[in-house]
Amino acid sequence: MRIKKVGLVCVPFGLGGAREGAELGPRSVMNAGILKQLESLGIEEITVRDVLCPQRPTGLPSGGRMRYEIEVRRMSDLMCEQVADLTANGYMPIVLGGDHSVAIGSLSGITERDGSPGVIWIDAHSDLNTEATSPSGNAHGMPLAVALGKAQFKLSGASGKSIRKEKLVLIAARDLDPGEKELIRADGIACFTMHDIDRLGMKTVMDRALEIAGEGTASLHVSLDMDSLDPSEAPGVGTPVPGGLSYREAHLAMELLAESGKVTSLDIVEVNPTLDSGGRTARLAVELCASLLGKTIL
Ligand code: 4U7
Ligand code: MN
Ligand code: MN
Ligand code: MN
Repeated sequence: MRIKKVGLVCVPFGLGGAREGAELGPRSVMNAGILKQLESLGIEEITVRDVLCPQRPTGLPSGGRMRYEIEVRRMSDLMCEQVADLTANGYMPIVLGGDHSVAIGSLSGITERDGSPGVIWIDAHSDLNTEATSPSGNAHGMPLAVALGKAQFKLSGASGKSIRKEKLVLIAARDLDPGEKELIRADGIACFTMHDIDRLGMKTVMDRALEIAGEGTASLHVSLDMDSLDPSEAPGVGTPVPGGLSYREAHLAMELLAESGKVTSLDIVEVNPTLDSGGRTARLAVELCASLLGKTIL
């Protein structure tokens, strides 16, 4: 499958994480040249959509056990519409976050159109906390619990369809909370930890991931949290965790996804330029996006 039409969805939202700055992510990835990169890959049509995200309210965060719940819902509703519309019009949505709570909107926008997408979640974390299990109350640790229908949080407009746990694969996990571990085990969610990547190698891991999430599904969503990479490669993220993917492992993962021809939508999230070193993480995000869209070395 050659990708011809891409819809870049810029989501400058940072209220889902603990540290300010993720809301500047889309701008930094644009500045790192993502448009030029897409053009040079021969994408014929590129449309850019800016999601008008709610600002940080003055005073205490809204919401109960999910911090800034009102703002997260507003942003998710807007995104859901944009992503559903792009998909309906034949564009591959590429969402530029923002913290990872933006994936609530991507996944609901996709499931609105297509009941059960496969999902490959590349992240140091599993983002499976519910309001009840979250140690922080931060929404960026909850998008998969929301998408699986396990959280209290609901969007206002969407029909509330969920992704299927059988079609979800976690890759690069190395920092899981007790409630998340329990859920992964109880629900049998496929999880390739850094330990598995060390032992099996990225090629085998991706082959298996594509078998699980990429077969028997009409669409395949990839959610790339830049903290999946080792902090030595991607320092500009809100929750860095040592022992992550190497530069080549991350590229190989993207290249194998491109070869599969199955990916229909992508998030690139958690780029925080205020914590970055000279735009390095944003540039790496652009490179990885290019690899996922078919850029090869030779
Ligand atoms: B990210 C955490 F407790 N699990 O829920 C939480 F360790 O989108 C971190 O993957 C979540 O970057 C990280 O707050 C969210 C914490
Ligand atoms: Mn994440
Ligand atoms: Mn993460
Ligand atoms: Mn953590």
